[in-house]
Amino acid sequence: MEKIIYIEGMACGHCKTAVEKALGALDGVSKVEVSLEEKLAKLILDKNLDDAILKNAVEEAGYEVVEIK
Ligand SMILES: [Cu+2]
Repeated sequence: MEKIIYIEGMACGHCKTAVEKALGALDGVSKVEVSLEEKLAKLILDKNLDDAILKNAVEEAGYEVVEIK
């Protein structure tokens, strides 16, 4: 399944990498693609992950989750 996380606070390539690493490290995430321009992360999940887990991973990396779809 796919999810899109809308994220505030990413400003550069370093931020992009930090979010990709944080999300990619989660069990169940098979692919992460972060777009700085669109301020979002597109995820491909191989199992259903709770939105709270995704939100927490982004926030621990230092960024704000606006919405998860
Ligand atoms: Cu940055």
